[in-house]
Amino acid sequence: MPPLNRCLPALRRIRLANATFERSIARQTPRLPALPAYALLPQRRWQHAATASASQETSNEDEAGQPTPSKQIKYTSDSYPDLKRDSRFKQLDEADVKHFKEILGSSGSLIDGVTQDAQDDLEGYNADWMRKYRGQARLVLKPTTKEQVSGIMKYCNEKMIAVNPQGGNTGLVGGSVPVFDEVVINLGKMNKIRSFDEVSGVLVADAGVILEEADSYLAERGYIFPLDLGAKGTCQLGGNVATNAGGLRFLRYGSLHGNVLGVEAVLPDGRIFNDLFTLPKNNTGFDLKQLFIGAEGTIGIITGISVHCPQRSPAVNVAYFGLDSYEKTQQAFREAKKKLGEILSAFEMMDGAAQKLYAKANGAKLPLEGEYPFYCLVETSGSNGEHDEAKLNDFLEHVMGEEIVADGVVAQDETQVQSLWACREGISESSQHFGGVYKYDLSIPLPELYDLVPATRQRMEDEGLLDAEDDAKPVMDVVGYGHMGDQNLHLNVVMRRYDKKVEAALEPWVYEWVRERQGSISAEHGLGLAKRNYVGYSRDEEMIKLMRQIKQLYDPNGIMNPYKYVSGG
Ligand code: FAD
Ligand code: 2HG
Ligand code: ZN
Repeated sequence: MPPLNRCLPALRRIRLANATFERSIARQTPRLPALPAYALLPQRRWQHAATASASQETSNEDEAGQPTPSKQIKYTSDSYPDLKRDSRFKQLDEADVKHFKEILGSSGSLIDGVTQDAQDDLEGYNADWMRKYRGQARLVLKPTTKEQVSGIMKYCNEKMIAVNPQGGNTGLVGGSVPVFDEVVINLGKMNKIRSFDEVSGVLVADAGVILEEADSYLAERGYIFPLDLGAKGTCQLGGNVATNAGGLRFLRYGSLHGNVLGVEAVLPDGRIFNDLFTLPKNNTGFDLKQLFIGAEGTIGIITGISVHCPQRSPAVNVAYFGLDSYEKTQQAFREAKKKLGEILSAFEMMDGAAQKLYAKANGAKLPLEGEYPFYCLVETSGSNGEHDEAKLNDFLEHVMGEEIVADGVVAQDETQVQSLWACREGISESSQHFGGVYKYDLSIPLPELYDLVPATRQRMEDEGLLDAEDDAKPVMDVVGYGHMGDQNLHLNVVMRRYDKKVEAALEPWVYEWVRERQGSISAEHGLGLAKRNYVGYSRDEEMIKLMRQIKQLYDPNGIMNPYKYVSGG
């Protein structure tokens, strides 16, 4: 039996008057042509200087060939003058650097901007991916063992030196870079797979292992990492756990709160929190490791994780549809759940503006010839090709026959699978391509999920801030997309340049809008610096009080990732 994606016909650009549909999908004949010729762009990876090789660390260009104006990014402390450096924190001196060098020995490394000029080498660790935040760290430490991390933290705690744990620096809320001169502790050199059990599927790995590398390692053994996201080529497992990242496989495999079986971390005073448990069940008291999942580096530094990895599905299919309304997109999701059941592995929604943005930023042609207000990407993953084929055919026949979707294509080989996914995964990067972006990742009940996008566009227009062509206006466009299967909208306000007037028009307005619908102001990216003042829009006072008590218990000196998370007003 050849792989299913070779058997399935492309959906051709049928307008879906039912008469022309001819049930060709159900009959499986004839084999229809491949996807229309459009740019089969490989998935572009964000590679930040923080994880790039030494020669790239000072590069002036990013992967897209754009200038990387990290030196032009305003310091966070200038953009947000209400933030004041905590005077309790020690300023680094030569003796501190000497001490860190002794701890790191010959295996670890550091970038020393305290005793010498290392400005260029430090930039990639100070500036965030969105070019919105820029810290002033003068020291980056790259330990190789948990004992080194422990020694660093013990010293920092005693001396009141503030630290910023950092993984791949792909975070989208300003949590991964310092605000002032916090020491960056980058986990990139702790990058070993420690063990993998081929029967249970439990992987134990250092925190600095890159997500894509973990997934490739698992693929060779027939397994899959239960998380996937557009920054997989750069983000690290420790960063993923620290942010409780959601991503593209959430619909199928659920949250890291369920998949992570164990966490090893170093506490702010240097103690090692050793809970690298590898079994799925453990009801002996509070499940403390859960606190580290989504703590964004505020209560400890994750140095290792154990995670349950599912079997990789041999039969994967991806379909891409154009739809005439959000109502139809909801209907398509409903039908996908009904007809595809357990093989449905992703249901992603993109609006027409998001797809145009992706095409413009990448010089790509979109898969469908016509333009639609909505698009969705549906992925199935199963173990039985014939069974999946029957289900997918049934689904496709139904949604096209009922005119729920207007047009579509099915990938016929792995390259096409990647290309269709690129149309979805590439939006995030495209959104900051033209100068900047205000990003909101929101949980909103499905019926109202998309309403926020036109409401935001209207607001930008009413305030005279948006124009697609006029460079004098700061906002180029407002786009909406997201993990529809998880009721998670990504609202991106695409900027020509960052602008305080726009920020003031968006915040807290967006958060109020979400609160009125009982949603969450952070579905997956976390709080970081961006949402430190807005936690109250999704959590009540008692909960915030408890969170601050937990922070106080773990980090009484407040040295871990200060100014962020639940520290705001
Ligand atoms: P960093 O960005 O370095 O750090 C993020 C936070 O975690 C910081 O607060 C940092 O202090 C803390 N941290 C990092 N490592 C550790 C550690 N070892 N111990 C303790 N704290 C630590 N996110 C999603 O949820 N879903 C998506 O689909 C998604 N797609 C993305 C697509 C693109 C193109 C980009 C650029 C980002 C995307 N993100 C997504 C956001 C980001 O990739 C995730 O938050 C990711 O998990 C961050 O991992 P990282 O290693 O880069 O962490
Ligand atoms: C995604 O789903 C990520 O692509 C990033 O969570 C979303 O950039 C964004 O706003
Ligand atoms: Zn997302």
